[in-house]
Amino acid sequence: MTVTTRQRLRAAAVVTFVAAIAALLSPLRATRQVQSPPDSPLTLWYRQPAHEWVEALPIGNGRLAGMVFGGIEHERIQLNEDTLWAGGPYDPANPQALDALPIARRLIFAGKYGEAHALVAEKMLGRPVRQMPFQPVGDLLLTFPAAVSVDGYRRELDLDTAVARVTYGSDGVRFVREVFSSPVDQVIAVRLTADRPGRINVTAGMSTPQDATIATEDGGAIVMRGVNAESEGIKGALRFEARVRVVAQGGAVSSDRTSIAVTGADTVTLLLAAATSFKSFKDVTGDPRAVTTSQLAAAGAKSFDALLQAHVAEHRRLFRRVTLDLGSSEAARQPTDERIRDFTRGGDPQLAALYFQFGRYLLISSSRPGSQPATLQGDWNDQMKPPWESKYTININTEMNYWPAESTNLSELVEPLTRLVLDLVETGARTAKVQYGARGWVAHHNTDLWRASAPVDGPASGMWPTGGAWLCQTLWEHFEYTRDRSYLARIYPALKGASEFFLDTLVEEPAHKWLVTVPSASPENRHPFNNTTLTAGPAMDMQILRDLFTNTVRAAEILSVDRPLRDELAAARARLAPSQIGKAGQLQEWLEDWDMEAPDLHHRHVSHLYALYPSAQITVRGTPALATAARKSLEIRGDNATGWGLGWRLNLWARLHDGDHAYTILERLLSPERTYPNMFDAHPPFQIDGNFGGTAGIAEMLLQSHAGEIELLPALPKAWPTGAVTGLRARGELEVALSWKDGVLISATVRAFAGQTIRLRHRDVTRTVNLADGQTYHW
Ligand code: FUC
Repeated sequence: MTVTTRQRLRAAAVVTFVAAIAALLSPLRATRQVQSPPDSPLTLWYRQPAHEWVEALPIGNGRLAGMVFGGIEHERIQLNEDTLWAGGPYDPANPQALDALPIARRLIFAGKYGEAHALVAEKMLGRPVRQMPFQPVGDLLLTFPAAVSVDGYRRELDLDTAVARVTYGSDGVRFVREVFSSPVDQVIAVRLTADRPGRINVTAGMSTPQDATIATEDGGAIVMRGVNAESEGIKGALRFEARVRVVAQGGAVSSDRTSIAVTGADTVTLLLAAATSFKSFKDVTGDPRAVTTSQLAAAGAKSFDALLQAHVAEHRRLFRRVTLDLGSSEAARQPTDERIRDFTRGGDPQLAALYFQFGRYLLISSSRPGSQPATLQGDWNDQMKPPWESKYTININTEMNYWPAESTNLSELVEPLTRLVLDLVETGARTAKVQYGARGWVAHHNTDLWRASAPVDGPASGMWPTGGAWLCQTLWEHFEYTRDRSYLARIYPALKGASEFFLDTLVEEPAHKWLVTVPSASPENRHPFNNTTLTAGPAMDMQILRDLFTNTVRAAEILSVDRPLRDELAAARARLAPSQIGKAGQLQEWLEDWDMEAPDLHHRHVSHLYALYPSAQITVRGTPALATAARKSLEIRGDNATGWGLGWRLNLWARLHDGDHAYTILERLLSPERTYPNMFDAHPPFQIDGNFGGTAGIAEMLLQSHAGEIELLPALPKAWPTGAVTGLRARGELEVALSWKDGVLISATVRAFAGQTIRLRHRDVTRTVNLADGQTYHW
């Protein structure tokens, strides 16, 4: 069929007409004057408001977070405060577990996995059997007059300033809305401006799914006051308050019972503070009213510009430590949602750099000294019953959250996780004693605000005692990068206590007399028998314990303590079940060579590859046979996985020095199936670990420092022929900048903050260099 020019013109005219009508009917969608991209390339931007939560833009100061929707007539800023979780202090340890423990072990060694599973379900899980959810505060809602027409709408998040902004024109006036959450002043600040005086009309209110009241106070503030929710029979023990102040320049302010209205103003500023009575996992006697009123009084005494300036300066102190240039193209001018849609077509390397910096932005915004650690959703959750309670899953997810912290120069953001582990030393000691009759402390596959440490959810995922030990490795990495002895002294009780727990609970397995964990599992992956995961001595446990014992011994040496313990740990370490290569040439996931018979060959977890990444027990040059086996296992698992599953695979391929394979994984991660329009990672559903795994993986492609040498461009893909990076960190207080062209290293500078001898490598060339304090070496 041929189409005539006239038919085509007529069709085009109809389309234009329909678009014009749609524009008139729906000011929300109309963008008569198309917006150009923002000036800063480190900006996420869109031509339309967010229709769904995963399109809204995240802001946060580590503790107080918001999701900004950017609607024209209705702005919604969905709010979180990182201590507003359900429940109160509780102890889930189950006393029945102790007597069941030897029976479970016997059943597992006898191959009666189904019976062991039933016994664990009945006697060994925590009470309650689920942990507490992280929950939202509610919403700050702004209502604006109906807009007859709208042009030049743009919604954006500038990663370099950590400010979300909405701009549009309506009835000849240009409006600007700016929102940020200040780490300095501990408030969310919103400013509404227009390019003509007296044109701002807005009504501010709040809403919440919590058990709370909302009322105006003294005409100038809206106050939400409530108590947190009960969950799983654990009563809510927290009180919370959110308080908003509205200040107008020009115009008139009035209030009713629950909202504040401003008419005819030149500028309107809103300041929001929120707090709960949470002081620690065992103390909920805080005074949220005192906190919010004093925060608002202090912030209110400053001008918006002063608040903004302090906020931007503090954000940039961290954010600007690293720059990454992978090249740019015309594609970088497109809105972010369109770029994600098109990324796999190629030709948009800057999107990978934006994704990398977005991960750093998210860590800065959700984990700062003094805050809670980043949850499964960072600090952003709009649901009372979020997926997996939006808590801390410590069989991969929480650790992955912190993978980029050291390498991308955000070392101090590990502080909240350090405190969480030190809390677990306390709560986990009770679980160790009650459920295992053991010294030290233990945490299983999950924890929450209250630092619960018993096995939960069900035997298949919950009966895994190695979560705390893995967390210790994250803290150890902080020491590796900073060489901070006082930090080592601070975390030593965690390392020691975790080690003691395993000294008391490792069991000799009958066949080889190796020491193994039991009951345990290779996280969440069912082996071939009885539809369960329960087993003895899965490879991952052995690898984690090798790291734990090694690190504890080294720490004790550095701190000159616990001589006998060091010997005991070295002896136990030598008796742990070794890494084994199975009949498919793979790295064995279990003590027996079951891998190829397991029901899900493509399982999302790649637990037995912990030794390759994040650990460095397996390296391409140091242990080539095991590295080949790990590669085989990775190939068998395949490239398809959840968001975080891809994040892990990306780092593993980088460690195998296969930059092009790593890049194909990044393409999967940065596709609409695994990245929402607002760049949040899609498990699916939203889970932030994939963002952090992705950021760490990009760093790992450019620089590695785990094998006793600093390797430059170890996994550079063909897709990034030319680029530059500054500010990456290597283990041992080192900072590295690199540039490359046409796939060839052009320059590298390595700065040592403390004097030392380092070994540098680029491909087959190595150099050993002595550096004094503060000295920089140029490659
Ligand atoms: C682990 C994973 C799931 C999910 C959950 C939060 O249990 O196996 O995929 O990420 O954590």
